[in-house]
Amino acid sequence: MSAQPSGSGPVPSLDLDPFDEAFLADPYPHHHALRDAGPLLWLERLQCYAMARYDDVSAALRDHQRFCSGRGVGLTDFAREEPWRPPSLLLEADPPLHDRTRTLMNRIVSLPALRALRPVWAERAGELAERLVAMRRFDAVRDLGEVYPMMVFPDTIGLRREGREHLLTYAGTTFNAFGPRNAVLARSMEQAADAIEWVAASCKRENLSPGGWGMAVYEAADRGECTPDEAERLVRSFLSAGVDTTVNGLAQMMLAFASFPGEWTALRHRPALLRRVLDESLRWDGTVQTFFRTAACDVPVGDMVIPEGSKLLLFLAAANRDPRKWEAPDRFDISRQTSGHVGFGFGIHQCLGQMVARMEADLMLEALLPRIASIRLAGPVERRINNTLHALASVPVEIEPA
Ligand code: OVM
Repeated sequence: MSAQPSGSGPVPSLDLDPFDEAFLADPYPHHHALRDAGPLLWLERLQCYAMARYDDVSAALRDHQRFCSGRGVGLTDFAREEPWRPPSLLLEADPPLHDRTRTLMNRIVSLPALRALRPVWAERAGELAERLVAMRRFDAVRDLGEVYPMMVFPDTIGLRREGREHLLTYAGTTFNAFGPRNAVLARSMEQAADAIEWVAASCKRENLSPGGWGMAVYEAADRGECTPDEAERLVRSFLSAGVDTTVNGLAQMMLAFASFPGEWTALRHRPALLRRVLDESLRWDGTVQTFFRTAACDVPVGDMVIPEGSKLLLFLAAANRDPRKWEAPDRFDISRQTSGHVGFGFGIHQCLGQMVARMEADLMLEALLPRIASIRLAGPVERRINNTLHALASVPVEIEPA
């Protein structure tokens, strides 16, 4: 059963399931044990390898040749089992295919494109901030996280209006599908049929409006940069990765301030720190907690070996709180140097939408900062259990207007 070859040093074996619901609800206490057990672990329950220390996780993310993505970045090995949907041409692809699709998408999600969107997105952020401040008490998930991205992102892609609520359901399922086939995934799949159908139809050219990023992918296909079938699947990446991530990223950022109220005061004194806030929030508690890779050959780690074809689970969120790398890692500290955090991943697959996420976060903060003197938690935080996302269902906050 153990895939460990003879002749290599023993890999510490752990009998814990990082996808059971107690672990998913509060992963951080378990991360200590994972990091302390060694640079490389064997997870008996999942029959896969794992890394949780910063140096090892970031090195594995950088090493896309030996730790490939083309066999899937979930537990399912696409070389042995059929994926639940055709693989992503970005996330679940290796060079040279990945580099071609990534270059195409980078040209669409470009700095000039973002600069053009900024005024409209800023106006929307201002409107929402105005409403939230008037409410005094609001839910940072339902009233902010789930609202702002939906005010700006679907229009940017050029999606039809009808059915946009399916986006969150679809993304939730996509992120659940990276884990094992557990009850969390089964529940999510059970209610996702309509969302899956809506997303498939929404990726078709005839359902995308001119001027949006979705249509821009088809225009790249017209120029021969990809096939029309590839265009459809690349649009699907926007819909898979662009919503649930920012919804939870924004809510988590508000939770960070509500948990460390002194940081809001610090930001009001030094608004120049604003541009670091989302990154520190993602370091402190990442939206995407884990991704897998597959060993493309036998890979030595110290005196141990990961055999070719093994799955390797990378605990991004554990790496981001590794005390070997970060000082006082459990503290949300907006004056901290966050460069090197792996909340957006690292290496060639590093988040394509990170500038979109930062712009959403920065504009929301710019709108809230002058209007709010302080933020505090006003009730219990509720999590939404997901195999990959540290997602939120409710973050009740009360603010004091400035
Ligand atoms: C994709 C995709 C889906 C989920 C997440 C993601 C974090 C990408 O379809 O390309 O990146």
